[in-house]
Amino acid sequence: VKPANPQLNPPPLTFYQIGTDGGYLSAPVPLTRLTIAPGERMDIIIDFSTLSPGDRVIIRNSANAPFPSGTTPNPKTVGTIMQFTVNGPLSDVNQPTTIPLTLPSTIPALVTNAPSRTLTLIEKMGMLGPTEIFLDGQKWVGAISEKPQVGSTEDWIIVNPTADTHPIHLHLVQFQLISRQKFDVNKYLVDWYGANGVVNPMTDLPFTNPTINVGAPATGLAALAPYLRGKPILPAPNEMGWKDTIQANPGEITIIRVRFAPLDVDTYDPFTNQYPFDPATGPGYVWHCHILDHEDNEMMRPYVVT
Ligand SMILES: [Cu+2]
Repeated sequence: VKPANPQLNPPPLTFYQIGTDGGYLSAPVPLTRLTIAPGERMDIIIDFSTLSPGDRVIIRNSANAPFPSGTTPNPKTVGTIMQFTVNGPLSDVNQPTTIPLTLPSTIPALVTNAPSRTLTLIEKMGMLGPTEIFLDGQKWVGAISEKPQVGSTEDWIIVNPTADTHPIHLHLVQFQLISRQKFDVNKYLVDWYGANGVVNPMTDLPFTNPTINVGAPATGLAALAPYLRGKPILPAPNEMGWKDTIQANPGEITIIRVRFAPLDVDTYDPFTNQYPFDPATGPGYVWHCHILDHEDNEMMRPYVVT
């Protein structure tokens, strides 16, 4: 907030996030800043009634690009997004808005009923930096490897050994964030490359065979136990809702729980098609990073529902 009467350090204005990609949160979350990635949606309420005529509210972008370790945004260009100038009181509204304590959301606790999938985000490095980014080491045209059953609920364990946050987006479905956890990137990459016969990552990517996970015969999170560091980081209050795009941060393993059923079913019926259409027919769906230059550089894969 820039008050009409300038002061040295104007205070940030508290606003309220009420919705995520897939619907309402269970309660408004007060915030003074948020981290939003390409593809994500956040519904927010800004209460201007506490301000005075002439006050200015400026939305700033402080996110380095690439995120999180890239260049600081130029405040004269991409660093400044929008300004509101507060006027006098509204003359044509007689019902002041109040922030409700709770919201009419239906966010069930999801329980898995199918094996998890471990999926590694990997960059192919060239002399001047990354040239392509692959989902699980595979190209778009590679054989389809994600074939969830309609009505199933799966954990997707997204391993991000790259330097950037990738907003991972699934079509057809909404999901919930379970946790994020740091892992030993170097140790994981040595073992994952080894399992997949990679000698030189600059030339031996993408894979031409199906991707092999580390830690066999262990599967899922158990196979990743030797690499996990610290404790799982639980979702922030403003991520505790239905999502279809999730920030997979560098050096973290992000677990999402995906239900291959519509959001608005009264009762979830496992392994039953509850869509008003048959998602097993047609060309199928995709999952991808939502950064444009990534998804256009191989960071997108088809998936089918069976
Ligand atoms: Cu990306």
